[in-house]
Order: sequence, then structure tokens, then C-alpha cells
Amino acid sequence: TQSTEWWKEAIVYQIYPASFLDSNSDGLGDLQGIISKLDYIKSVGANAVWLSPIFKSPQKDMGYDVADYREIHQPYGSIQDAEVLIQGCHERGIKVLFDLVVNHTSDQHPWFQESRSSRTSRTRDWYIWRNPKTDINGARKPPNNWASIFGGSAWTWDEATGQYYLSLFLPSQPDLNWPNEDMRRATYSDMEFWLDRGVDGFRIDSMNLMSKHPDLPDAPITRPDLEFQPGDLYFASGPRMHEYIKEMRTKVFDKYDCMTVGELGFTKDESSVSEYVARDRQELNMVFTGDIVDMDFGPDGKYQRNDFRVSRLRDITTRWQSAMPKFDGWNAVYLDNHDSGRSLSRYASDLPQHRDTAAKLLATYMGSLSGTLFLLQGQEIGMANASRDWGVESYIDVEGRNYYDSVLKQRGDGADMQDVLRELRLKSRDNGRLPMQWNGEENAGFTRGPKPWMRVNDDFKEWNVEKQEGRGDSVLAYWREVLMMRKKEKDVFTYGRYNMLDVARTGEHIFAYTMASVDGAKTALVILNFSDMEQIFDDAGYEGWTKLLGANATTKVGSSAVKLIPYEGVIFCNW
Ligand code: ISL
Repeated sequence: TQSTEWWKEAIVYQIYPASFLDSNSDGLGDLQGIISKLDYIKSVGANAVWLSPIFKSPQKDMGYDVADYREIHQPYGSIQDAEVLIQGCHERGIKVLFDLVVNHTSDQHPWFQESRSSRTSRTRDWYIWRNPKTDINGARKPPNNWASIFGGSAWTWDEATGQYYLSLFLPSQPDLNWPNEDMRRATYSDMEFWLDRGVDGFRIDSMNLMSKHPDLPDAPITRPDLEFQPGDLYFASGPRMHEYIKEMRTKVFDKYDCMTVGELGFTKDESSVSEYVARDRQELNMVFTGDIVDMDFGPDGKYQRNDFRVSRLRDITTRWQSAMPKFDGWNAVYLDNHDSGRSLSRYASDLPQHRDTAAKLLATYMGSLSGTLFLLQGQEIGMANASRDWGVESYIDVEGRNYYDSVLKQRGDGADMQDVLRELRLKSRDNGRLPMQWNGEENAGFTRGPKPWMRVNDDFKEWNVEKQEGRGDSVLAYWREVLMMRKKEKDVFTYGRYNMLDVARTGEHIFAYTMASVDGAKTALVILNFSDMEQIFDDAGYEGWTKLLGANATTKVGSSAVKLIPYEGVIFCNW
């Protein structure tokens, strides 16, 4: 049972296994590579890791297409390696979270192989099969007008049995049919397989897509320019969603001391989110709200230009920091994951003159908020997006490629694609998946083999772990300091009460808030300059407070103002 609440104090380090460290020189990261760096991870200050999928998979979507949840993707290692990894983590006081991908499987999964074998197969109903429709000319068309999240129709035609199956992501990622009880039971037993081997919890992939509207109705036409329409109104947070989570919880999670964090795309309003995380709902420990990753998406999609403004970060942060205590929910504090560009490059600055300060600014922001912290590998050394001069051929992720190709098709060969390339440079998933930069040697020390699976960023000689180790003023050293502060003053930060300072007072470019301990005895003042200009903060009312953290200049000017250099973050305190 969930008697302890260790998960509230978890500092989770997300590992992208393909890109962490290659121990056998085949160009791909692996479990032995991770095992060899557990001391490093601990030294950063993390006390938990989340591994993106490591299971048997044809890797059409980098492991988010699972072919067998009880086997390890062979190039990553074996079950024994996974057990050594779990044990190695536990010896160091590090909890282990696996990625639970059960909204869909790979089309190579035996369940799907059997399902597609005939209309009457045992597992036919474990996936979502429907008869075709016909258009006015009598031609076959999909059962509804939903667009796949990765482009094209959300339905894939299966010639052998003459039906379509639903595939909200790639055609090779068929959606599971959650109303089917046998399927659910099999899935729960897969979860137990790993919990019995010591896994401490799950990040639940595409969690709220599991329950769809039972009639799978056509989506309203919101994009007349497109053949297929965004269908999230009917495929996200469907009517049985909470029933499934409660069942998962009572049948599986409650039997273990484990933590759950659900990926909550599309569903963004406070009351819907509260239904997943309010304590008395007895569902999930926390969710990743999708609004953090969407801050610079356009109204019509991810790769549409929409320049970041700090007002969005201020609004989203304030919404969730204020909302969670109201219904006794809990925040997952994050900025980065493997599905987008680096927050440093998108929300702050990776320009040489600002990069170091800006990376520390984001650390100050994350480290000071209430909730469970999630950082993506490389964030602790200020890793950035791919160099600006990479051409489209260096981008390999299927989501970005599909988008680029669809626009090219629309515009015609030879068309100007600079605008799309600009968006890929900011938000492509490749950016979050670049090989980890360990040192200044060839391929950044990520692999000793001739060819990394994915291009190493050009900046690795300047930006790597080795270079920052032992330098007291490095981004890495700063993250360590932040996480130490966070642990020491957990009443103020992890469990603290957030209060935003009025923009009328701070000015548009500064994001400032206080964090107070629950007993009210201690208060910290966090001041973040999200601009490339010097800013003055009027500190009337906070005179005499002392600096708790801040790696940069912060000078006092006169008696009632603090001067911050571009992208500077600083914390003052009243104790
Ligand atoms: O489409 C979205 C909203 O704009 C996404 O946030 C969507 O919820 C997200 O892409 C789901 O991501 C997860 O599942 C995918 C996988 O490719 C991602 O890597 C994973 O994080 C399919 O399993």
C-alpha cells in the first residue's frame, strides 16, 4: 500500500536509453552504459530515474511501440541487465520508474499478430477493429475522420481480414481496446511482472487516451484545410477513463509501494485534471500537464510558429502551483522530455553569451517549485538543441519527418522550407534525444564505436560533463547546489506555498514569486529574469533578506532595488 509518500520528494532523472551511454560500441546506448553511470546520477542529486522504454520493439517509434513488455530490446541488454540496474539503483537509494506504454502496442506484439489473424481470433477484440465506410463514389474510406497524431488517417486498413484498426500514432502502433477485460487483465499482469522485479513505479504513456468515446464519432471539422481532423474531443479522457485508472490502482498499484505519473495530453482544464490527481479520487499520484510542452506551439499545431512569452510560463506555473493544494493533488514539475526541443533553447537562450546563465535560470525555476521534479538527461549540464546549421537530413524522428514531408508534398518539390526547418530546430523531438555529452573526445564520449545512432551535437567540446566536473561555477555544479537546497529546505520548496508577485510590480520580463513553508515561518523570494536585458527588481518589503542561491552578479542598487543581468535567477530568503 502507499503508506509512505517518498514520491513527493523524488527528484527524477529521465534517461533516454538510446542516447545515454553506449558500453559495447554499437552506436546505441544500453543498460550497461546506464549501470556504469549510476554514481554520476546520484551525484547530481537525483533519487529516482525514469527510463524511456527498454522493451522488445521494432523501434518504429523508439520503443514506444512495444512488442513484448516482458523482454528487453536486445541491443539494450537482457532481463538480467535490467535486474542489475534495478538493484544498482536501490543500493544507492535511487527509485526506478519504467515507462508503461499500454494505450497501444507494436503491430509486432503477439497479441496483435493473433488479433489480425482472423475476425474470430481470441484477441480480435483486444484492438479496435471497424468495418470500412464508402464515399460517394463507392470507394473505401476509414470508419471516421480522425487524424493520426503523427499524420494521415488514424485508421489503418488490414487487407487480410477486410477491416480497419485504430492507430492514433503510427500505423504500426495499433490502439488497445480497453473495454476488453481480458486485455486489461493481461496488461495488469505485465505491470506486475516488473513491480515484482523491484520497479518502483511507472510513467504512464498517453495515459488519458485509453478510454475513447464508445461510438468513435466523426470529429467536428476544425481544420477544413486538412483531410483528417483532430479527434481528441472523442479519443482523450473518454467516459471510462477513471474507471480504468481506479481498476489499475486497486488491482495492481495498491499492492506495491509504487508511484504513478500519467502523461496527460489534451486535457488541460483544472477540474478535469483534478479528477486524475485529487487525493480523495484515489487515482494517480501526479500527471504531466500538457500545457508546459505546448507553450510555443501554434494554434494549429506543434510546428507552427508561436514565439515563447514568459507570461505563458507565469500563467501555467501559477495555475498548477495554486490549484494542486486546493484539491490535495500534487505537481509534477518539468520543462523537458524526449518529445520536444530543449527548454533552454525554446524558453530561455542557448546563445553563447547567455547560455550558462540561462541554464541556471531554469534550474532555479524548477528547483524552487512545489512538487516532484523531473529533469531530462543533459539538462544538468545545459545541453541545447541541435546546431542551427543542421539541415533537414540530420533530423530523423518520425513525427518531425512526417510533418516536414507532408508540407513539402503540399508545397511541391523545391519549395522554400525555411519556416518549417526553423520550427524543427526549435521543437523537433530529435533535440531532446541527442546523445549525452560526457566529454570532449570523439562523439562526446557517448560511444567508442564508429557511428552513433544519432548525430552528436556540434557543441560537445565546450559543453560536456567532464568539463563541468570540478568547476565550481558550472551549470552542473549549480544544479547540484539547487537540488541540495531543495532537499535541505523541503518545507519551503517541495512542500511550500506558492504566491506569484504581481506583474504590475515586477514588470513583464521578470517572473517572481514567493515560496513559504507550510507553518509560515520561512519564506523564499524567487526572482527570474526571462529577458536578454538587464532588469531592475524593486525589493521594497524584502529589505534585509539574504541571498540563498544565485550564481550570478545580482547587485543591490541604492536601498530598494536589485539589478539582474540577462537571464539571471536568484533566490532570497528571510531566514
Ligand atoms: O500529441 C500530443 C499533443 O500535442 C502529444 O503530447 C502526445 O500526447 C504525445 O506525443 C504522446 O507521447 C508519448 O506517446 C507517443 C510517443 O511517441 C512519445 O514519445 C511518448 O512520449 C506514442 O507512444
